[in-house]
Formats: sequence, C-alpha cells, structure tokens
Amino acid sequence: MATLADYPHLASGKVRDLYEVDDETLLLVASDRISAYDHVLSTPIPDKGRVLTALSVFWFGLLGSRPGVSSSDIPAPPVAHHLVASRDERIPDEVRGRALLVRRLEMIPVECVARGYLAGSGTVDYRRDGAVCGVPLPDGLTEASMLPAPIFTPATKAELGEHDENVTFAAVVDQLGADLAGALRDTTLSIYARGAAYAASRGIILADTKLEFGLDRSGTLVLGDEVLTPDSSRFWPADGYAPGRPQPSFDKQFVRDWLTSPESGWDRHGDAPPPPLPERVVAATRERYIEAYTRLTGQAWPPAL
Ligand code: Q0N
Repeated sequence: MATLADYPHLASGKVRDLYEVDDETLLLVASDRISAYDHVLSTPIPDKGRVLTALSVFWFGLLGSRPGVSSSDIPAPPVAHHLVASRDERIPDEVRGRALLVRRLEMIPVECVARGYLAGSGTVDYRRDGAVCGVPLPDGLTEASMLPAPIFTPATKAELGEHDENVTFAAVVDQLGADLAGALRDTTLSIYARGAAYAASRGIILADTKLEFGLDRSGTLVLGDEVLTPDSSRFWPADGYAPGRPQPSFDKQFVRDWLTSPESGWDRHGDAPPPPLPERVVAATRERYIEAYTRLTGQAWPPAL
C-alpha cells in the first residue's frame, strides 16, 4: 500500500500540498485547512479537502469534454488538463478522496484570472484607476457590478504570505511572449465563460476565477491546479444577488462573520493569529461546502469513491 511518506514533498501552499510520485506524475493533496483574512485558521473544516477535490474532478470532466447541446452550455474547445486519476492505487489511504494524480507540467508563473463581476482587488483597482489590470471599465460601476464583458486580469504569484500582484496583459506579453500570453488569455476567458454558463444553470453566479496553466513536454498548454472551487473562485447565490455591497461568500461567510464579531475577540488588523472556531461555525461552514458541491454538480454527497 502506498503511504504519503513514500513520496517526496515538493511544495505546500496555504491549504494544499504537492508530492512527487514519479518523473511525470505528481500528487496534489487538498487539506481541510481554511484561510480567512489572510490567515490559515487553526481549526480545520472536516471534508473541505474532499469537497474541493470532487469539485475539481467534476469541472475537469466538464471542461475536458466537448460541450453538449444544452442551453446552459456554450461552444468552446475541450481543454487539455493535468488530471490523471482521482481513484488510483498510487493514492495513499490517508488522503484518498482529497488527492489527485496529475501530470507533471512546467508551470507558467502567472495567475490567470477571469472576472465577470467587480469584487475584491478588482473593485480596489477600479476605484483608483477606472481600470483593472489596464483594462478600462465604464464609469458608474459599484462593488459586485456585472462587467460589460468578462475580462482577463492576470496577476503574478507572490511569496507565501504576500498578495498576488495584478499586472497588465502587456506585462504578461513581455514576460512570456505574445503567443503564449494570448493563449492564456483566450483559454482563461473560454473556461470562465463555460464555467459561468454552467453555474448559472444551477442558480450560481461565478463572479471570477483564478486558473493556473502549465506546458507539457510537447509544449501544449495544459490546465493545472484546482479548478472552479470556492477557494479559487467567487461563487454567489443568484437569488439575493444585489450589486452595491460585497456579496456574502458562499462558503466562508460564517467564518468571516464570527471572526469579526465581538464574540471572537479578534482584531483582524492586529498581529495576533485568529482564535479557534467554535463547533457550530465549523459545522455550518462544512455544510456550505457540501451545499456548493451538491448545487453545482447536482450529485449527492459524498461521491462514490
Ligand atoms: C505545481 N503549483 C502551485 C503548493 C503549490 N501539474 C503540475 N506540475 C508541476 N507543478 C505543479 C503542477 C500543478 N498543479 C502547481 N506548484 C507546482 C499550486 N500549489 C499546489 C499545492 O502545493
């Protein structure tokens, strides 16, 4: 039986870890860790890693196949992606259900973000510049406004603990060349359009999403990382959507509300780490992740392994 200790550890992010299986295969493990206000909390959310992994598998399947004839779908070419297997002997028991075997790629060091709505750093940049990543936007937009059309807003990956830095498309062209930069933009916007159309059919607004790509040995552009999960995307329930204020986060709102309530006793602008979450906040948050999965996929939780 494979055990995690069999595999060299390659990298860890805030909530995921990467191991080497062999020369061309990696193990991408999603933990139950959750981050909020730029901190990784000391309290895990049970099943979060399994939910995000199952959602990624769902989306890789949808994006990797030809769009069907459906009102919720739009024409787009199938996307090459790095998923090899989610059920496999090489996946250790201790991470089964929350780990993916993936093709090893040469990762492209640009965070590829598509936005259909104004939120987060997009709102900050728009208010300052009237533009996001150099893309000019019309006057009169507000927090959570729908954009006239989805835009590509790349960012360069920051060191652990720092925020990704928004950059212009021209900067990506300078870094990677016009052909690769153009392919990243076109593929990112195509994936966003397909994901957003599908999510809309399930009553969910996909406000924005962050993708990572790599190149395989043949030089083909391949979608990597996790895709269209609540950690990489903003999902908003379509019912109750109202621009002009920050939309409640589908998954983390209970955590944010509790951390900023007097009950937590925590100052998010101070130096202290956040306190442990109460059990009821953990349970409610776990339910929200599961609801995101069942609403988006139409599948019962947990998925058969
Ligand atoms: C890879 N990341 C960033 C922390 C870092 N298919 C791949 N091949 C080679 N490298 C990567 C992938 C993927 N995906 C991705 N770093 C390396 C994201 N996280 C992943 C979790 O650990």
